[in-house]
Amino acid sequence: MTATKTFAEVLHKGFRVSFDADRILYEQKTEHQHLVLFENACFGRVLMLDDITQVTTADEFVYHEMLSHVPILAHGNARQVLIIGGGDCGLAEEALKHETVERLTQVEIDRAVVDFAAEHFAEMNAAVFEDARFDLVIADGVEFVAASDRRFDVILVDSTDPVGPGSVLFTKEFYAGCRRVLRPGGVLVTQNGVPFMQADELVDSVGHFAGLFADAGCYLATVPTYVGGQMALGWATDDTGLRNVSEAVLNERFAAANLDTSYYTPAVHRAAFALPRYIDELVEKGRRRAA
Ligand code: AG3
Repeated sequence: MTATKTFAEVLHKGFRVSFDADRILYEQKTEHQHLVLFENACFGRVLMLDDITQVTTADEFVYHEMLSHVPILAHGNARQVLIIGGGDCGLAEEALKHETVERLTQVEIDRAVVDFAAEHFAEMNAAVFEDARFDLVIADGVEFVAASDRRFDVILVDSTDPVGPGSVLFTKEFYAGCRRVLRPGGVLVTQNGVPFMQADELVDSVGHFAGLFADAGCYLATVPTYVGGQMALGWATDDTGLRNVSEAVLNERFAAANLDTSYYTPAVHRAAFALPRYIDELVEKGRRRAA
């Protein structure tokens, strides 16, 4: 009998999740990271980078919808959107569903991931490569936000976790760069880990946000493959009303945008800002740190 090959996610101390790979579709050591793609009975196609789950065809909708529609619909007039990271282009696809977006610039460091995803994740990103509004820049996100002349209404940071190459996307310098390229009234949203497992990551990011923006916090989404509880999506803006757009207004914007979603609804959007007490305390701890 041949043993099923398994891939374990090694991210959290003392806890690992392993996937059975029914078929290994691809394995490559790129210039920046180790990439593996396999098929799993529960999650469909699974992409791991450096032994950490990045995206699966079965649950990508949760993360991509919540990372894009919440800030774009809260803002209400997002014309220039910036994505940092997001090499699989699933987030770009979701953001480009908003016809009000005039240009979507994506700054990704690893071209190999984009090429790979175009080939293997067409069902979640094919539309992107045919969209004239999509502007792909292969560059370092930290350098881009430090130097660009462009300005954006919404910035979405679709990073890996703060281990290895992704860790620079959790620094105060990077967030200050994001602030530099945000238009007044703009909003920055970040992948901020699973607070139950990665508490420090949330405290640190919120601490940095609070030193730079009038509103610093997070909202939540439950992503099955990012195990250990809800995932925090960092929220930083000078417009303190943005986190509290009424359901009536969101309903109007959502209807006008004509989105076909599987997780996002205006009611979920509002509820996502309600934090369980242990997460609220982490946010408060971050805010106090900046005070
Ligand atoms: N970026 C978020 C990865 C978070 C991984 N963390 C984890 N497995 N707990 C995913 C890229 C999707 N476009």
